[in-house]
Amino acid sequence: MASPLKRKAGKLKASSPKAKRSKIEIPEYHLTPSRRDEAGEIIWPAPKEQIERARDIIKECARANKPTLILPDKDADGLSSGAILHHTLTSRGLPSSLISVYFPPKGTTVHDQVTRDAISAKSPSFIFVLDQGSRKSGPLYDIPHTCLVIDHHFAEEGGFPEGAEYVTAHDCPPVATSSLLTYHICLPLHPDLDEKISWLAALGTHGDLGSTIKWQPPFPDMTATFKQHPKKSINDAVGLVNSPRRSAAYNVQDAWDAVLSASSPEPLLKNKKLYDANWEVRQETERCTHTPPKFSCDATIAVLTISSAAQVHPVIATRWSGHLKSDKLEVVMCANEGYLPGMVNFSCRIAKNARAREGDAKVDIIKKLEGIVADDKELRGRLGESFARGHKEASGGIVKKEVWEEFKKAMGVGENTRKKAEGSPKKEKKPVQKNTLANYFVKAS
Ligand SMILES: [Mn+2]
Repeated sequence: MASPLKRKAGKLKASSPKAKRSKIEIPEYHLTPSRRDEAGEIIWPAPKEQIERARDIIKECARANKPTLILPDKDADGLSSGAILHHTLTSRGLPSSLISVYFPPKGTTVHDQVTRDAISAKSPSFIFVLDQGSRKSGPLYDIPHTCLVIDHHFAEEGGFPEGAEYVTAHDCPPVATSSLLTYHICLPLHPDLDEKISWLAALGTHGDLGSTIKWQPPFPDMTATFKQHPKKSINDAVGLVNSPRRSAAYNVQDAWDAVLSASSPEPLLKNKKLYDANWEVRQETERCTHTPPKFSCDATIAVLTISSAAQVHPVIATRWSGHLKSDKLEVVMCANEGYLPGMVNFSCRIAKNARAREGDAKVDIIKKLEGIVADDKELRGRLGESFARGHKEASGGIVKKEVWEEFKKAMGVGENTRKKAEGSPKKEKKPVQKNTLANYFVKAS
């Protein structure tokens, strides 16, 4: 799979002898072949020059004693990456009073005007953009400053804010997470850091790659870390840390405060705010998951319509994609009419039975969505830039409610004669606690 990283680690094991279908074996994540330099040495987790340059910028920032702004992504990987950098800067003497952190409000990204305004208000000399996905854009801030992007998402040529320097793991398989890359960069910068940041690298990495990732070369040896902090507590902490950004209130700051102040996973497991957000998201998932699917006129798309202020649509699309069984079905779509006022946020996943298709039959969700409106340029225009975003295996988007209704008509939803789905998703114990391949990709949908 040539996806831009976020995929679940580990192989698909045949769960029983009769499970012929699960013979497709995906190699262990850490065994993905690496790039090598001219001397034959593995290039990992990012090109050496980029790593060295990143270290120089971090050292320079700690020395400069100037206002510093960190923009970490809202999930376990982004927050861990941010906390690792924060600990590194303070260990090297930058007062924490000079460091601020900013999270774009619900439904917006670091590239939106609201973030630019927030940056200007803080007048930073140094800006760190962590795990945000890369996009070509103008400078994040018009006043001279130093900007470092640390990331692992796919970036098009020159796909970074103007004037920013960057270190990316994306082109050095097995692609490291942002937290692991940040850890690798920062670890040598202070002798006390190991204790403070190793468990954070594990937290973020399990957040993005799943808990089955093997910590084998080129991944660092984390035996000592897991001896001190059992995998179970790290994995439970991932679910909790990821909950505020999925809850209706979108209190990402709560998750950040918890992660930054914790010296181990333990305090996270006892944090009431995280626990409450986790509870809310689970309840919402359960409440919304029983919605009956409707099908497109050609029966290749199932649409589940829900209304929730919580970001449960990716989880629900993922659940149903594993349970709806029909040979024709290709895409399962969950449309959330209640996430942002006047908008529909939707997530799509490939139906389980269609996942093993190869060659021309392989399902590409973005192509599929674009194909529906290929002959209607006018409607495509109104669906906007946030339609069919993400990746071919897990796409989604945000569109205006009225336009969404037209799109549903274009799919022929409800014109099909089928009345009911063949199955309804079974209850899972912890539906919202993990990022997996299926719910990973779509950042803002
Ligand atoms: Mn990440």
